[in-house]
Amino acid sequence: MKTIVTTSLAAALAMSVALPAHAQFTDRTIRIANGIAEDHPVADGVDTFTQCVDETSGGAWTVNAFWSSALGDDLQSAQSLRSGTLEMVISSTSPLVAIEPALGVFDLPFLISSDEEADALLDGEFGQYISDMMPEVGLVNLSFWENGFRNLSNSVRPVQTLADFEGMRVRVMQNNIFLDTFQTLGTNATPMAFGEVFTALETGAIDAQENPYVTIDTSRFYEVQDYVSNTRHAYTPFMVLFSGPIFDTLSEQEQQMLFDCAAEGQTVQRESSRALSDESLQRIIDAGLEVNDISDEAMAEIREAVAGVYERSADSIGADVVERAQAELAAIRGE
Ligand code: TK8
Repeated sequence: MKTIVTTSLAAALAMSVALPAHAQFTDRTIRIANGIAEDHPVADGVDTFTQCVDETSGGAWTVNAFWSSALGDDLQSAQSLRSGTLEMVISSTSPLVAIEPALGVFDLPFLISSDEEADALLDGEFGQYISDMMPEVGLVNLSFWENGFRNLSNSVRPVQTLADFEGMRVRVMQNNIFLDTFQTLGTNATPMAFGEVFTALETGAIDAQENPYVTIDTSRFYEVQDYVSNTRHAYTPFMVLFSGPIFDTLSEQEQQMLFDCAAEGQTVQRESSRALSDESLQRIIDAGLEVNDISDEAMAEIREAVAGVYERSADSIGADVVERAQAELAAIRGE
């Protein structure tokens, strides 16, 4: 008996050495859930990821992306990943605070102030620290992609000062930090899944929402909004998440392929996101929206108003997590 096992093992080993590289990849189809529309820059990252996976696996792996919440919203999809019934989601961190509270750090108002800071923070030690938390909740973060700086759009009036926020019915992402920020600004804030936002704006159930220009553009929010303010009140990243339980069944080569291909996708996706941002703003203007800048003075007032959110959310996010992000950002800024 022992001899047979040994012999077949030796044969298997010999075979795996003799076979071409893609033999280390088992035939598999992976689905990627997405809330945003197919013409969002995430699609450019997904195309690169898909091609990379196809080439690396020698055609053994197929990637199918689903857009506009077709497989459910961010939180539902992430839960499916945790239970191993869905392979991937490209999700905003914000709705996932319900799964990993530390992710709320990215929702803190005005934490990150430039693309360079975002990249350095997410691709550096802090990003790794956050990614290292995810396997414990059944998720593997393959990479941070860009969602971007968020700007407020609405159908009521130009928002240019703190007072202009008053009473506005704003959709916020589903967590307490965003809720606190927008309540503190004086709005009537409602947490809502992304997939419901267009209809809620269209029917007038809400007046306002906040997202980067590329999302206001590609999700056609400009059709149902009249004003957009350059608030840049938060930079929220996308996480390219893979199902923990499924990840654990993959070969080492397959796991490595996922990280490598998500990193290739990241470069393309961020470039595309930044290139499209100005184009998107132009399309928003062409659609007839009024773009409102906020003076330095008004911005200082807005920042001061929401400063207390940091302290109020420290317990839920984890004071150490917030401190760590702030320390790393200070180092990035050379402070
Ligand atoms: C898309 C969301 C979206 C996010 C939001 O699923 O919910 O407003 O900015 O990009 O992740």
